[in-house]
Amino acid sequence: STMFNSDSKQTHVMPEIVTQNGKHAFMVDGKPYLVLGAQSNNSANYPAALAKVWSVVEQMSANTLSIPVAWEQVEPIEGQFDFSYLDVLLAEARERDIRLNLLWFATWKNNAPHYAPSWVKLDNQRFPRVVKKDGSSLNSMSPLGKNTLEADKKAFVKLMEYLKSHDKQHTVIMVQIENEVGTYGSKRDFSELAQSQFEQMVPQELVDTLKVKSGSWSEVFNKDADEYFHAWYIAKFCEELAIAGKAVKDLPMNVNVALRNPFYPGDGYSMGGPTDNVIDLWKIAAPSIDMISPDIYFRDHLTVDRVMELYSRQDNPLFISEIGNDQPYARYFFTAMGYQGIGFAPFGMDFTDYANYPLGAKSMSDETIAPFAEIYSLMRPFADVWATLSFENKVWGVAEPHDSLTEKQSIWNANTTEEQIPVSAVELDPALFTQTLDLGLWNAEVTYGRKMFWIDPPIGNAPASGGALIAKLSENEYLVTALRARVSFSPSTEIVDKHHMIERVEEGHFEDGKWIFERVWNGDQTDWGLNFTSVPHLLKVTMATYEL
Ligand code: N0T
Repeated sequence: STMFNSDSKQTHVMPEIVTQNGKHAFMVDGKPYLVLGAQSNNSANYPAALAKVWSVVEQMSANTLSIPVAWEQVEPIEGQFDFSYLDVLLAEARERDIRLNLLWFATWKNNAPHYAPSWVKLDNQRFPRVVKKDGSSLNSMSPLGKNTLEADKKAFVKLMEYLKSHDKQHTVIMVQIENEVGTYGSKRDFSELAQSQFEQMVPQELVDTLKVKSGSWSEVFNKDADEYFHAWYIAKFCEELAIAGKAVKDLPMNVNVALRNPFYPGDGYSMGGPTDNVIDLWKIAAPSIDMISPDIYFRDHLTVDRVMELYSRQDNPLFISEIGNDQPYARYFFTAMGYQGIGFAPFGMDFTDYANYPLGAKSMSDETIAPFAEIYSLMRPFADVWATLSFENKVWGVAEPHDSLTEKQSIWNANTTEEQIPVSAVELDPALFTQTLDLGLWNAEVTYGRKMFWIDPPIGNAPASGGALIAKLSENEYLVTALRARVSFSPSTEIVDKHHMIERVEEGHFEDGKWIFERVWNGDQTDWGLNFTSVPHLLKVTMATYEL
C-alpha cells in the first residue's frame, strides 16, 4: 500500500504536532516521527560531559536525546548571552544523526530556581519567591513575579533566536518549557501581591470554558481555590514563554509533570504543575503548549497504565517525557504505544556517574541499558511506519500486566500502592498473564511466560518484561511484533460461526518504509499462536474465514 512508500525526504520542514480525528502525529521532516528517546541526567549540559551521553544514546539505538539547556549557562550575566554549549551540542548531534529535545531549565527546575543565574536566584526583591500562609518563604519562584517572567522570557526568546539562525535543519525538534513546574510545600503564593490577586474575580476565559458561575477564586473553586490559582498563574507564565518563543521559531513545545499518584493523590506533590486534577485548567490557560507530558516513576503496571490513560487525550498527545531507567519500566514502552504515544524517554541515560535510585536503576551499566536497547532496536527499523500507522490506522500496545514481586517498592509519592502477597507464579490465575484485545472482526490474546510449543497456561516472565504491538492494516490484516509474549488471533462474535484460519503469516522487515518479505511462518511457528522471544521478529498476519 502507498502508506509504506517512502516519500522523498523533505528537509527544512518545521517539526509540528498534527491532530486529525483525535489522533496525533509528531511530524519531523514532513512525516510522522516516533521519539525513541533518552534523557540525560541533570548537569550533563556541558560540552565536557557530552561524550558520556552519546555513548549511551548510541548503545540504546535511541533517535532523540532530551538534554537540558540552563538559563544560568546562557545568561550568566544579565544581558550577556553565550550559546557556545549549543554550538557543540548541535554539531555533535548532527554527526550522529540524533535529534534533540531541549529542556529549558530556568525559573522552575522541580520547584526551585536552582538553574536560574545568580543575578536572578539571589535577588528576592526583584524576583520574589512563593510566600507560605505563615509568612515564611519557599525556594520556589512566585508565578506572579512580573520581572521573573520578563527576564525568563527574554532569555528564552534568545534561545529560540539562536535556534532560528543556527538550526535551519531542525536538529532540535522540540523544546520543553521549564522542568516539572510547581511548588512543594504550599498550595500557592500567599504574599501580599498574590493575596490581592487571589481576591479578584476568576479570569473570564476560565469561567466561560468551565461553564461555572463567576466569582472570586474561593467562591468558584472552594477548597481547590488555592491550588487552581497557583496552577493558573504558572500555566500562564509558561504560556507567555511559549507564545514568545514560537513567534521566533514555531517548534512544538511541552511541559513535563511531577505526577501525583492517580489513585492516592495526597497533598505532598508539586502543586500548581499540570497534575491530573488540573489538566483541563492548564489546557485553557496554556493553549500554545502542545503537550503536557508525564514523568513516570511509578513501577507498577496498574498505576502506569492509569497515568498514560490520563495524559493521552484528543487535546494531548502522549509523550513520556521521563520514565525510570530501571528494568521494570522498559516494557511500558508498549503501553505508551497502545495509547498512541508519540515518544518515550527513560531518564538518566548516560555515564556521567549518577543514579536516581530508587526512582530508576541502582547504577548505569550495560545491563541497565539492555532492556531499552532491545525495544529500540526492535522499533528503530520501522519507527516511522509505526508512527504513521498510529496516526492513520488503529493500533494496540500492551505490556505484561503482572508486576514482578520485587517491583512493588514504595517509591516517592507512590508509596500507597498495595503490597503484593508473595505467591509462586504457578499458583496464580493464568488470567493475570493474559490480555484480550478487540481488533474488530478478530480478537487477539496476548499471554506471557509460556513455552513456544503446546498449550500450557502462561505463568508470566520473570522478571515481567513482555509486550506486544499490533497495527491494523485492513479488516483481516495485521502487523504484529512482540517480545517474550504469545499473540493468538481468534474470531470475534461477529464471525464466530464461520470457519476460520490463519491464511498467511509473513515475516519481514521495512526498508525505507517498504515491506520486505523474508519468509512465511507456518507449522510449529503458527500452530500454538505466534510466539515471540527476545529476538526481534516483525510479522504481517492475514486471517481468513471460509465456507464448507
Ligand atoms: C525528575 C528527575 C530529575 C522533594 C529525578 C522526579 C528530572 C526531574 N524528578 O531524578 O530531577 O530533572 O524532572 C520527581 C521526583 C520528586 C522528588 C521529590 C523532591
